[in-house]
Amino acid sequence: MFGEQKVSFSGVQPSGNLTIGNYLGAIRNFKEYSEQYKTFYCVVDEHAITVRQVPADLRRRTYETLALYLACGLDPQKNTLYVQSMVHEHAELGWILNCFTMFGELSRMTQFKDKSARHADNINAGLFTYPVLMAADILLYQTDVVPVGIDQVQHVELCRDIANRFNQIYPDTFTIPTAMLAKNGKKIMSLADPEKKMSKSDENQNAVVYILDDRDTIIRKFKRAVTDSGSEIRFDPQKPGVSNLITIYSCFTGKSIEEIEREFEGKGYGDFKLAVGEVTADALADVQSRYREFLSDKAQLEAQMKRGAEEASYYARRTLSKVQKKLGFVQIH
Ligand code: AQP
Repeated sequence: MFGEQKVSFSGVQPSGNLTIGNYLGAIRNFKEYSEQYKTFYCVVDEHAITVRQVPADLRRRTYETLALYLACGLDPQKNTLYVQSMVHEHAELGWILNCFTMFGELSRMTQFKDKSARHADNINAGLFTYPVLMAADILLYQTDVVPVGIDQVQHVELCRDIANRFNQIYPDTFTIPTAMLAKNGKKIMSLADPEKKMSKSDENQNAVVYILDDRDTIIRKFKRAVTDSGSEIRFDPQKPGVSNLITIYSCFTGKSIEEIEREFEGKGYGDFKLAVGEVTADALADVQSRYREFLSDKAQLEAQMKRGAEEASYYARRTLSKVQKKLGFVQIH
């Protein structure tokens, strides 16, 4: 909370092409806070380097992610849209918070366990302390709410613990944030393995629908999606493949699960998968065309990056300076 105004903060890593999981679980929900909250939405490039990135790809995806924020309807007049590495306070507060985070806490993070298993040749300290930098991202803006997918809830919980610990020693420093999950779409699963989250870094291209996939590709991927035994279109934990498709259909049409089950009663998986592909492609078409427009104007995107970083820095500086003062760092103005 800054003054009287509540704050919403979230970020997306430019670590790959964004998926409909990133869209439905996070980005699509950012906008609803724009009217009543002070909102900060960040492209978290510093998080992305916890896994090796090709520099040219990281740079390109940083522009692309910002263009997608704009294409998803985030108005830069109402939202502070910026790139994390352009606001140095994130890394500085990250270091300070490292000294208030316990080794045991970080060892329990499931994303660290998953990612270190997937990148066994590069289990770097940054991968381990990633949630501390995320806590700094959030706490710098005195954030009240963090719209995220379910996979990030554990990190927001840790952020709360770090903030409470810091506040106990140095009272009234940080606002305690709350994770906000999408009502529908908080965890979109892989099309190839519905027990696994859909992830932008999945090597199996058929497991993932990207926001920018063309219509034919989207429909083809849904046609190939793994479904379960039987033929009924029914939402059921025993049928994770079909249930995931029902969730996606519901997210893009706004229909309830019961309505969808009724709509497809007596129909087969083939018809249903085609319908999911079509509604997804229809819903993404607008975002895609706006995205192409925003991406084509690089100068405009750079101007936004600069403006966004200046706006964010103003707030970040205030919190960092407060923290430094409380810690006893010498400040000479
Ligand atoms: N499958 C998903 N369903 C719902 N929400 C999701 N999110 C990610 N995947 C799903 C949410 O998207 C936001 C941005 O994610 P991120 O870029 O911070 O990284 P992540 O959570 O690690 O997402 P990925 O796609 O799995 O990236 P990689 O493969 O690079 O690790 C977050 O709010 C996240 O919850």
